[in-house]
Order: sequence, then structure tokens, then C-alpha cells
Amino acid sequence: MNSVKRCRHSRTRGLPTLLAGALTLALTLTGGPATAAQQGTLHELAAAQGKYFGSATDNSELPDAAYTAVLGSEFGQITPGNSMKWDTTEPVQGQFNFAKGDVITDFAAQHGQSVRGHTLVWHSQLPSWVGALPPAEVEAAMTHHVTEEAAHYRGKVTAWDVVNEPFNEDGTFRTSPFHTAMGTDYIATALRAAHAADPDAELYLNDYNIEGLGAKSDAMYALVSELLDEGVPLDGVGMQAHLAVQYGFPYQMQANMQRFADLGLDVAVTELDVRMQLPADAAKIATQSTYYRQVVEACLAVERCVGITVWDYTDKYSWVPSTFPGQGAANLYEENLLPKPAYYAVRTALGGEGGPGEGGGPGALRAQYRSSDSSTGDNQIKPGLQLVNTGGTAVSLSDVTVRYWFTADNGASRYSTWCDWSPIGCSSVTHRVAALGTPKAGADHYLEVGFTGGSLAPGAATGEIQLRLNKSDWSNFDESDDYSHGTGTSYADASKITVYVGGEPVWGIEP
Ligand code: 9MR
Repeated sequence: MNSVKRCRHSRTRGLPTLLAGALTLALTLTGGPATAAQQGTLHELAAAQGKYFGSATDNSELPDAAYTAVLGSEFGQITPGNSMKWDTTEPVQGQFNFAKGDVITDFAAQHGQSVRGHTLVWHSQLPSWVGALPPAEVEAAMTHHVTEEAAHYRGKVTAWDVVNEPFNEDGTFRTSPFHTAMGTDYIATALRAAHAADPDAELYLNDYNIEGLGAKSDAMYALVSELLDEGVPLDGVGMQAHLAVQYGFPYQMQANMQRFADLGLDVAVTELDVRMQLPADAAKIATQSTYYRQVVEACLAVERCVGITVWDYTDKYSWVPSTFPGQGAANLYEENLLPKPAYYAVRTALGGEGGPGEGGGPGALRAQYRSSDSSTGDNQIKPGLQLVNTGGTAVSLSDVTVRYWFTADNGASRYSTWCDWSPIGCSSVTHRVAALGTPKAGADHYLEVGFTGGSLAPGAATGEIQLRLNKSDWSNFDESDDYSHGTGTSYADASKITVYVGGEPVWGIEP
């Protein structure tokens, strides 16, 4: 495949330099992501995992000081909701106006944020003069528009949604003045023009309902495969992710992201929100939190998922109520800018402390892990675990269980488990292996650790618990692909080891 598999930027390229410096320092001091996880904003938590966390915004929202205080601090990336669209930037042919978009890039610069440019070529919010052009003139007009706008924002945007929403739901190409004039070639033409005008920007195709496997994402997959084969400059696929609790979660989102990544492309979640039919109730709110969490988990699991942008962070400025009458409450913060359960779900999924409603509350337990086993191919697995109580309340250990997730790699299905040493005494530690009914990536079994009693005071840790397990036939494991396996030899926060209080997850991300 003669693709343009460029990897021109480091993973943290969207990070403000100062923030990156601070994080490096934090990581150096603690030997793990603990400091960022304790104190981090959503973006800092994401950045500790090599991703960005951003929000859409719009010019009309910027006079709202309470709003911009959160926008400028919690998020490391912004996308203009409207001000870089064609009807704003070239309302009359040949007359460009970048004033509103410049306000957004200025805000980003002042707050150390990266900007995704949105969008150069789209059938919607297109001034009427484009549709009125004779087809023979559309290509020149499109190329001129892309060239002028991408050149104007060169150095100020890190990525462009070059073409937005090229597909119908069934995977056929959407009709637009561009498609009518040039057929599907308009996409390659737009990408080439954008690359010529801003060779440093990451160039994306962006669409909705391509988050899961299905006809529409298959069509995007076929298109980008062909573009890469032809050497067309293309860096990534944007999955908008306008989700709704009344519909299922996108089918196999992680696998879908991974297949684009496997082509050598980045993927980004570009416009995430999760709407519901109003009024909200506890069940819808729980589903919403789950959907947000699952999107974060999918992105974290795919190395080339570069980050997540929510389509504005507060219900106050959501596009949903006006487009879907009767629906709303789609965002991470409510209208008074208070974080909702979904916000805490995202925090927890990113490896941070939770908070009211999900993943946190009293106790705020975290799992730390070190590998005591340099051999990943022998017949024993030897995780070292410790629990830390970062909350303000003591935790009764008899309510706590911990899961270390691994794969059995054939052999006998019975296990022996051991606690070799712990300062709290191995006699107070229980351990067993359980099999998953439905195997997950990197996990068809877990080692479950529990406690016969005792409590963990605020700020206290159990100290290390040296665990070991083997199969009854002593056949070998391959630990290298095990979900919870890590290679660090000193204790650090482990988001892939999960902790439960009273059966409810309080720490970590399940496979
Ligand atoms: O958020 C945008 C809203 O303010 C506009 O009225 C709307 C008009 O089409 O566009 C919204 O943003 C859209 C984005 O540009 C592309 N994906 C769908 C988004 C929500 O409609």
C-alpha cells in the first residue's frame, strides 16, 4: 500500500508545552501517573495517557466568563463549532473573513490549547453561491477556498476536518455540489489542496454514525483505503460520536477504531455527546455515563486514537435541543456548569479519581501494581498489588475486591493461587481465579483478591501483596498480552487492575 503513513508529531503534540513540562515533572517525581490522576483536569488525565481531551466552543459563548473559565482550564483542545465553516469564512465568493475563527485560535493560544479546524468542505452551512455555480467552476472554487483557509490557519490548527460527512447512512456518497461536479474525486482534490496549503496539519475525514462497525463505517474504510493506496495525503478519520441513550452503543467501537489504525491512520473522537429524551431519569443518566465511559475506554485501548472532543461541554450550549425537540441533557456538565455523573465517569475511565455518582466517593481506593516477574512466558504469574486509600474516610477491607485480568493460554482449567507475603499478613488476604463467561481482549480469567477483615484509614495503603498463581498442570502462560500485565518494577497506579467496593467498581477500567 503506497500510503502516506506519516507520524509527524509526537503523541503529546496537542499538549501545551508548559503543561507537558509539568506532567513530565510529575511523572518523574512519582514514578507513575499518580500525581496527574490525583489532581488532573480531564485533559491532564488524558495527556498522561498520550491523548488530548477537548471541547467544541463557539464565539457567542466566549463572553460567558464562568463558561470560559472551565473551557480554558479543563480542556487541552478546542474545536470551533461554527466559525471556520464556509458560510462564515467565505460568505461571498472570493471574500474571506477569518475574524471569528481567529478569536477561537487566539483563545486557544492564550490557554495553551490545540485547535482542530472544522471544516473545509461540507454540504451544509454552505453559502448559496457555491450551489449556484456551474459545475465546471466548482472545483476551482473549492480548491481556492481550501487553499485560502488552510493557509490562513497554518500553524494555528493542528488538524483539519478537510471533508465533513461525505456519506449517507447506507454508505453511498452524499450528494453535494462537490460530488455533483467532481464525483468522489472531490475528496482527494480537497485533501491535496489542504496539504499543499498547510503541510503540517493532520488531515482528517470526519463523519457521524461511523463509530461502530457497519455499512457507513465500511464505506469510510473503503474510501480511506483507496485514498492511501493512491498516495493522497490523509492522516486520520474523525468519528463524531453523537450518541443517544435510546439507541445502542456503537457496535464494536474499539475494533472499528483499530481497523482504521491498522491502515496507518490516526482516529479521533471529534464531537462526542450522548443525548436522551427528556426528562432525564436515573436509568438514562446511568446509561449516558456508561456510554461516555465506553468511548473513553475504546480510545484508550487504541494507541492511534489521539484524543476525544466533546461537542461542547455543557448542556447550556448544546446543539441537541434545537435539532431534536424534546431531547437534551447530552453533555458532561449541566446548564449551571456543574459536572454531571458522566463527567465523573469520564474522569474515572481516564484513570483519575471519581467523584459523586461514579467511581469515587468515600474511600477513593486506587490499585497500584508492580511486576515481580521478569519472565512473561513461564508457568506462574506473579503480580504485586497494593491498595491506597486516597479518600477522607476509612474503607472496610472486607467490602473490597480486586481483579487482575489475564489469559489462560490453554492448559488445565484449574488454578492454584498464593499470597507469598504482605505486611498486612497473607492470612487476611483471600485469592481465587474465576473464568469470564465472555472472553475479552487480553482477559478470559481474573485473579480475584479479597480481605477477611481490617480497614484502610484515610491516606493509608495495604503495603504490597505478593501474589502468585499457576495452572494445575503447570503449563506456561504468555503474559505479554494479558490485560492487567505491566512491566514496571516499582509500584504505580494501575488503571487496568479493577477495584470494587460492595461489588461496585471504584477504580480502574474493566477489559
Ligand atoms: O454545533 C453546530 C451548531 O451550532 C450548528 O447550528 C449546526 C448546523 O449544522 O452544526 C453544528 O455542528 C455540527 C458539526 O459541524 C458537524 N457534525 C454535526 C454537528 C451537530 O449538528
